[in-house]
Amino acid sequence: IFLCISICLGEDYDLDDKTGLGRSFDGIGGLSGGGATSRLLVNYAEPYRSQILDYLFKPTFGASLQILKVEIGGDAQTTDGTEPSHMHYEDDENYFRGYEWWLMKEAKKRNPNITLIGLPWAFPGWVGNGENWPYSFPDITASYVVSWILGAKQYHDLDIDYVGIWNERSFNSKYIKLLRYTLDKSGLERVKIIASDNLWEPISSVVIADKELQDAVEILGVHYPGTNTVPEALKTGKKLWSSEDYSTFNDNVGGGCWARILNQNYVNGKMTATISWNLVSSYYEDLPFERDGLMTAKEPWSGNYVVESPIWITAHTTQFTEPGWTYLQTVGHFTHGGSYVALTDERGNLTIITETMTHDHSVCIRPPLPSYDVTAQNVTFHLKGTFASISELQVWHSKRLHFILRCPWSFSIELDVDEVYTFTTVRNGQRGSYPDPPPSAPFPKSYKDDFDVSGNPYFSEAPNFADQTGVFEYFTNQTDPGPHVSTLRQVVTQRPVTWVADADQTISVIGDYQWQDLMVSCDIYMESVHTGGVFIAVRVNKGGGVVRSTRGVFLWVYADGTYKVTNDLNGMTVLAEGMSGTRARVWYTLTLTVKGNYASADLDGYPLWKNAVLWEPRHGWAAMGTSSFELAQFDNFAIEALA
Ligand code: 147
Repeated sequence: IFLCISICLGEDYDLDDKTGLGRSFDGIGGLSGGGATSRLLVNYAEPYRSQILDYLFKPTFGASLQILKVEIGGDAQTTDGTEPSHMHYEDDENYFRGYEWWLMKEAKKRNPNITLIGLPWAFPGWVGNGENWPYSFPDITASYVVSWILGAKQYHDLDIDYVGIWNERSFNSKYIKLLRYTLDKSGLERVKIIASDNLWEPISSVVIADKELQDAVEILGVHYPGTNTVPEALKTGKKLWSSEDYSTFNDNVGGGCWARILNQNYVNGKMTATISWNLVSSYYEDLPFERDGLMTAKEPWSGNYVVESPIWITAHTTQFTEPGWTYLQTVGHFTHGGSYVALTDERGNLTIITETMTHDHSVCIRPPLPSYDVTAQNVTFHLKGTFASISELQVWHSKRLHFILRCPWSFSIELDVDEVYTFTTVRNGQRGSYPDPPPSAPFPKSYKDDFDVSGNPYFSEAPNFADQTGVFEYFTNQTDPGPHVSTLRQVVTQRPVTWVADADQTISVIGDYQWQDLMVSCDIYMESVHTGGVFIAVRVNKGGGVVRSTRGVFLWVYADGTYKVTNDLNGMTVLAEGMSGTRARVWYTLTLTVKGNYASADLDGYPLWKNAVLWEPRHGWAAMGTSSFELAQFDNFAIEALA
């Protein structure tokens, strides 16, 4: 593939620093959240969990990520589930919920220099003070966000480097300035603001027109820019980041998308950081945006995970650069398609990355990709300026051939289509590897959880439950000793300031989406005296942003002494209803069995109803939840999948 002698073949490209350098490089990252994208990762057994984290974060091993961005949980649905807030209620503070703290610490353990970013998608209802809007009381919102940053330091010794405004929603100049002011007042001058995690406009024009806002905003962060920027963004003089990008199925086409945008976000759009949504696909595969992560780890019950091509595409840049390196001005497109970038540490090191991705092998989820041609071509790079003295470069190829060039001043290479090369003076690259993980396996057909976690559980949520509206947390009944001391409790009591349309009910799903015939049982305890309502369900067929229209077979009991069987979470289609004698503050055992077209249920072992007839849906997850944003508890959850 490599032709050292054919210097006059093909086109010539200079790599030169004589006339100065380009922009400073800020890194490549992954995004956990927006939402609940790392949910299943935390339940992996060792050594697999650490291996996955190594592939993501360990320097010169795999993706060697330079940035980790996380969601600041807001108790609301944010794509693949909800993430818990550090302040469910106004008088509540707890910095040990969820898994983002843990993830940030695992990332820092491996790479102490990793850049950390926090961004809210949603907020607890009290932040909006009754409105579905976070800017009516901007001081409340600012102090809520700053609490998260202070808590990161105080409880986890994590220094958050950047914070954003409101993911892909409106920004508010007054709020941004107040956030800056609140950060400074809290001793967080070093924490910089990214705005506005949406389109280039209106933030660019508003920043240009408002001097005070200019001072408050450090980074213009844009989403899915299609590698392009706009004149106004350049005019701000700010650093430009693609603060969310990729979101593409992580097969080789996804890898092609990632390779193309990592280079061209700089070449075309002058963006100096690119962050992948998402970091790792660790959510049930039938939730929205299946496998849109740099790798896949969605089977904690089997230990199976897959290191997908975007991991190695990332490595082509990250293993041979560091944030703070500088792009050369001499970057660009090849005559016959594809692109090249080059970066230097200004101390003699040089890293060149080329990509020749064809259109059909590099389409991303969005925006549409105009057609273009790429053909095989010979290119010759001429090393000029301070790079002229480089006499040896390491070569990394996307097919992971590894060989060394000895060709001072210039070198030539035959580039085929759909390839990535790195040519670099950096010598310590590595294709890290571990023995194959266990084979893929379906969710266990027989599953139980009594939620008895002795002492302080490391995670606040029970394994495998994927909250889709509301938040379900481990709970200890301190005042009420008995068989139900350790339970799982739904804790969101007010509709959040939402990012998408959360259901009016709360719901957490679990299990195998292909399950048809099933027996689910659970002990339940309503806490709302007259208005309480709790359900267990099977064949639940939707989650994520469309959770409101979820169908399935739902068995409800209410604190007013009635029960219902409905075909949907909304309760529009009632299959059966009647008296149950249930009330709040009493434990009951619910059992729901569905076989073929028939469903039946028991309350405390006595038949409540039998053989309700249903047609749809044919399969789905098991679930539990409440009829409104209310406190309720669950214990001794058990599933027997029959078919
Ligand atoms: C982004 C969100 O920020 C992420 O949380 C996640 O939902 C991701 C999935 O692709 O998408 O939101 C977008 C949703 C729609 C568009 C752009 C971003 N869109 O249609 O252009």
